[in-house]
Amino acid sequence: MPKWLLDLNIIEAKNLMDTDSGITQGVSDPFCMIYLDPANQGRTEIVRNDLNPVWNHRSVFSVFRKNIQIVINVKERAALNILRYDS
Ligand SMILES: [Ca+2]
Repeated sequence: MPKWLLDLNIIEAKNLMDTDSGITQGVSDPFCMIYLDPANQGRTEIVRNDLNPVWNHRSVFSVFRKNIQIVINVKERAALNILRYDS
């Protein structure tokens, strides 16, 4: 049984850098990767063509120890395609 539950809400980001390379692709399609440890990850939905995305994404994680580190990386949709090729 988990010792604690971490209730994490990722609301929004503002003024993201545009990393979308294609002229017809609009601007970046951002999402967040959430890392607690290698076995405890999550991600938000992708918001298309928006540098001020609103995710309102809620995740509940089981936590088994104190002093965990939470890393949230904002990525472009293209990075997700690379991740899928790797898996
Ligand atoms: Ca785009």
